[in-house]
Amino acid sequence: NSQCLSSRGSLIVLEGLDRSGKTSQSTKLVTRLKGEGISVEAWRFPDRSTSVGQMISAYLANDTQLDDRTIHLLFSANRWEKRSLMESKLRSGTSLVVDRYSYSGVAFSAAKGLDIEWCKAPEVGLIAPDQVIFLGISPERAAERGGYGTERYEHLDFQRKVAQHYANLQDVSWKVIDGGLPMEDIENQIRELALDCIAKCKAGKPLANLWL
Ligand code: 2DT
Repeated sequence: NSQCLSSRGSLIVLEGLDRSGKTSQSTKLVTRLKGEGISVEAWRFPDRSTSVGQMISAYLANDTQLDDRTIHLLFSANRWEKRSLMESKLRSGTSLVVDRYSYSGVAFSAAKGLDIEWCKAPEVGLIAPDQVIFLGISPERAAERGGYGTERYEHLDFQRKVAQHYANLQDVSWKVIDGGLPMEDIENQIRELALDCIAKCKAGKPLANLWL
C-alpha cells in the first residue's frame, strides 16, 4: 500500500572510543533486527572498500603519511562517495546501522588540534542520523580491554583527547549507553532505541542533513 511505499528506513549511528564495543554491538543489532523481519544493513566508516577507503586504510596502518587536513578531507570524501547510495537505501525503506560517522570525523581530527568548525564544514549536507547512540567508556577502561592494536590512533593519550571532543559534540538528541554494562544489557538497550527510531521514521519523520 501507499504507506509502505512512502515509509523510509532509519539512519542509526553508533559512536564511541576505540574498544567501546561499537563494532560488536552494531553487528548484534543488525542480526537481531533482521531476525525480527526488519530490512536493515550494517555499514561502517571508514568504508575501506573504495579507492579513497584504501588510502585511509594505508594511513591508519602507518604505511603512508598524510597532512592532517588532507586525511580529514579523505574521511569526509569517503562519506560523500556513499551519500547517494545511503539516501536511496533509506528512501527505499532499508535502515542503516552505521559504525562511526561524521562525529568520529570531527572528534579525531579536532584531537590533533584542528579547528572544530573547519572540521565540521565538509560534513555539511551529508545525511543527518536519525539517532546517534554513544557507547560511553573511559579511555583508561577502554585501554584495559585487551589493549589496543597497532593502528595510528590506538594510544591512551590520543583517545583521551578524542573523548573530550566527543563530549563537546554530544547534544540532547544523543542516547548515551554505559559501555561498562554487561554486553546483553547494552544489546537490549540499543535494540529498544533502534526500534523506537525505526518506528518514528516509518511514521513520516523527514530526512535531514548535517550539520544540525
Ligand atoms: P575503525 O577502527 O572503526 O575502522 O576506525 N576515524 C574514523 C577518523 O579519524 N575519521 C573519521 O571520519 C572516521 C570515520 C577512528 C578507524 C579509525 O579512523 C578514525 C578510528
